[in-house]
Amino acid sequence: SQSFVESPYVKQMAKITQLLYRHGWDERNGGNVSYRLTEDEVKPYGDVHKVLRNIPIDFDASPLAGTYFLVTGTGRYFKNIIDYPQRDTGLVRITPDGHSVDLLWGFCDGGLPTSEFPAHLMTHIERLKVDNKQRVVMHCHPTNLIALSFTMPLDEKTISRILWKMQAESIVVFPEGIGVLPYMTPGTNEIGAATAKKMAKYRLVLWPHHGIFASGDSIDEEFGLIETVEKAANIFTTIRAQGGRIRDEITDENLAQLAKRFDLTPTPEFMHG
Ligand code: 2HA
Ligand code: ZN
Repeated sequence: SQSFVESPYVKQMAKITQLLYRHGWDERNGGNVSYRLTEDEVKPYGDVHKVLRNIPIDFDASPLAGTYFLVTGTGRYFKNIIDYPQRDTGLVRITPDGHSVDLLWGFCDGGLPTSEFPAHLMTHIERLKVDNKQRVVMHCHPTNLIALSFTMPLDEKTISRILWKMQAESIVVFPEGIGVLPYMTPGTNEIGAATAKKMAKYRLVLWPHHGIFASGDSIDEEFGLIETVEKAANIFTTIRAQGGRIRDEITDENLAQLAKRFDLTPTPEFMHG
């Protein structure tokens, strides 16, 4: 039978982490991705049926018991995953009691899942309640978006409207807007719980002075969400570098026309200043 390293899941993971790195959004060990897989998807591979190690997690992931995740490793560099997928990513299955995971493949030098694994799993749990096709959680450090979190008020309406008005495509791609947390310590259950709570309404959550968390049905969709947000933030930066004076803009009426044309249901209170 085929080896899991040859699976489309590992290949997609290696390709996307390399792309994220090349964008400059994942310096050093920045960023993490988790990809939910089904038993049917994992079954055909011969080398994923033995438990290699059991790894404790310190919160209750029992709503995901039996679920498989391909996940990036803590401390691992996105730039290297393409060359060392079996070292820098791992396939885990949540145990029945939800307090540990069984490692089935990968992390071959003793590695562990990302430090943001609690935030990932809590996000999967929350998103699966509103979208049974939920698959991927992606975290990275997009430069212009992070910069914007230093200069703009950290409220969801303000940030969502800035991003919506920087290009016509934004509201089409994320009509619900973007969730915004206060600054919080990374790698904690607290930031995980706060992120997951926002995910009930949003697929994108800004972590001020740090990065973004995104959820969705595929690697492509996730990456597309993040690219679109960062492109908008990049235009914002560029406008300010050109002197900051806006002579013409996407108006509230233009936003309403976009919503009509693309049959969107944007968050209503973000549609007017
Ligand atoms: O994985 O980006 O937020 C390293 C990080 C933590
Ligand atoms: Zn981070």
